[in-house]
Amino acid sequence: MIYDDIARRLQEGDEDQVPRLVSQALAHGLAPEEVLEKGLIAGMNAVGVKFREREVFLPDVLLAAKAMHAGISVLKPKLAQEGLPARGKVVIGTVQGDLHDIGKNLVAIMLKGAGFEVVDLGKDVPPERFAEAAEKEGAAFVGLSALLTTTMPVMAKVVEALRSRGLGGKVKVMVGGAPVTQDYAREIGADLYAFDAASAVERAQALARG
Ligand code: B1M
Repeated sequence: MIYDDIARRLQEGDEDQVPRLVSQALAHGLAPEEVLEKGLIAGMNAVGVKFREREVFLPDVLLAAKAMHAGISVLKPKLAQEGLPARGKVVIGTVQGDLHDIGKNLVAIMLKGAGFEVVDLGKDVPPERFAEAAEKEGAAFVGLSALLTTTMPVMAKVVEALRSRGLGGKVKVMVGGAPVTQDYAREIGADLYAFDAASAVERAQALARG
């Protein structure tokens, strides 16, 4: 099955074969969301398990991440269709101390696809920078991503930074990333939690509808 081939090549860090197979899957009429979930994300999850169990090491993870980027760039135009009505502005980024940006990039692509205007601050973003950008851009909400248990507490600092600018309650905060939970979101005073990119879009749309 082509999904297994994509996942396997991604684990091998094959930057040529992954985008080729993704194109092939799309040419066969497979849904881009399924190619993402069952091919690319499944492969990356397997890399995560092997990394934890010390079957693969950091350079292997980096190669897999490069292959993932190559695959996502083929999917990107399909996930983010143009021409939808504008739904408001979102400032998004990965919090300070955290360099994981693949999930955050996917959330940004899907939000754009759903008609949101996305200001992507990138990775390793300090709390004050989120608050500054939210104010300057007139953002409807700020999206925070964290993949490390050690960087999750930075999310609480962003909530604080927004409050000290008088933006608390006005600019909503959405949090996500593998270690983040609904309970954690509640604990730090974030308004929304999303498990994955698709639910991030659903929650943002519900928020935009009011
Ligand atoms: Co790192 N890493 N990593 N890593 N890495 C994890 C996160 C880890 C779980 C691996 C493991 O041990 N099994 C572990 C964290 C352990 C912990 O904190 N409990 C870990 C570690 C330890 C580290 C280093 C410390 C390793 C070291 O140096 N010894 C180091 C830290 C660097 C730093 O950030 N300061 C490190 C480095 C790296 C690389 C740079 C090599 C690379 C990142 C490359 C990049 O992002 N450009 C990397 C990778 C690739 C991973 C794993 C294997 C995969 C992450 C990923 O991209 N997943 C990861 C293991 C894992 O998560 N399975 C791991 C695919 C992506 C689509 O999923 O990011 O979860 P994800 O995003 C999802 C959802 O979470 C959600 O939607 C996305 C799409 O569905 N989501 C949101 C994400 N953000 C959201 C925001 C939202 C809503 C939903 O609202 C705004």
